[in-house]
Amino acid sequence: MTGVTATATAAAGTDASYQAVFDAAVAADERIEPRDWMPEEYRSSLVRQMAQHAHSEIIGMQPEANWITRAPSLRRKAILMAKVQDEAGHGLYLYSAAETLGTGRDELLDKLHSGRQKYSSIFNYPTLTWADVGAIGWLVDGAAITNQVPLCRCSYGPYARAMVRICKEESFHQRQGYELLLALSQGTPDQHAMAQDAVNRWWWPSLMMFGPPDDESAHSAQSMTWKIKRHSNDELRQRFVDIAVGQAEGLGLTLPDPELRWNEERGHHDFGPIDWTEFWEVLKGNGPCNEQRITQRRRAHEEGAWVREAAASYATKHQTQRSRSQSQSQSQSQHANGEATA
Ligand code: FAQ
Repeated sequence: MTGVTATATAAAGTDASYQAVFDAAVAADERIEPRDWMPEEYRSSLVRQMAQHAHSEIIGMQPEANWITRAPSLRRKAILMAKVQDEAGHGLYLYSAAETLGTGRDELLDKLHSGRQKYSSIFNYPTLTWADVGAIGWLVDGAAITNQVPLCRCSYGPYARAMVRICKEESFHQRQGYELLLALSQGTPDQHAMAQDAVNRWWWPSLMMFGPPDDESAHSAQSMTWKIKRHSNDELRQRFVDIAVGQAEGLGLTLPDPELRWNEERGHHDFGPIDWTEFWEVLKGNGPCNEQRITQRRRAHEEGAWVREAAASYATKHQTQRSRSQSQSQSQSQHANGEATA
């Protein structure tokens, strides 16, 4: 919050006056910062969304990492490794941002591992061919950017700032996916068919990434009032479809929807019905890869325990050394002052 509202916060005495200061800050498009007063529901809804987002980034490493050892060239392998590392970094920024709300990373990971928190439905689908890496970059990162660019203007400062860097990196990811698919699409007939097959399989799950339709979205209305979300699920889904149609033409590929066509009156593309039964089933844990993803995540966490312990001991050792040398230099300067006075 700015100086004016921060002063008002300090002067405020009751929950109602704190609430009024918070509401005014949100209405004025000011950022809410970690030390500002905020309603408990705002805090818990942010933790819910940010945790789900962070979990998606680290679980999202799995489908693509599956192809690192089988990338068709050194160049493709280097690009894919960098992309998968970026996703780990995004998880790190988001867990750190969630920590500013008073929720530790251990607690969030525990909730992920025990199934009490979600990650994006999209990562429960398998990557069957190399073209899937391209389809993920183009469609999944493309959908993620469409959803996440407005989050750079989210009312909670640490989340909004994390999203600025994430979106820049996602934009690079999206282009590499497009370029990969273009190379396949313009390659041999088999390569073209592989690219088309990947797009056919990833199109509908990508549309589901935006969440349920607006009339079934439990959190949208409140999140938009708080300016956590700036647009509804359906608005963003429509924006993505409108962008993807032209890009598919550029790729020389088709989108697997016979009902997809431009609607002059609406100024948007109409598209066919989404299979929401499939979406809710995936959320319940019944997607093609739910079990594999969470088992692999738990195993990675257990196998990484020694790294976390080593990093913690290293930090403690350096902290102790720093405090020791600080107190030594303090006593030396006291001693020197004493001699000078004498
Ligand atoms: N999957 O009331 P709403 C990426 C849940 S990152 C699973 O509409 P909300 C980068 C929702 O949590 C992809 N669950 O919820 C990458 C809620 O359940 P809850 C992740 C979903 O929060 C690329 C319930 O349904 N991006 O791809 C999904 O207002 C390549 C009711 O829904 C983000 O997380 C879903 N698709 O809107 C990485 C962006 N949709 O919590 C690697 C930030 C809904 O009550 C490789 N998040 N649910 O138990 C958001 O923008 C929002 O949270 C939405 C959902 C839009 C996802």
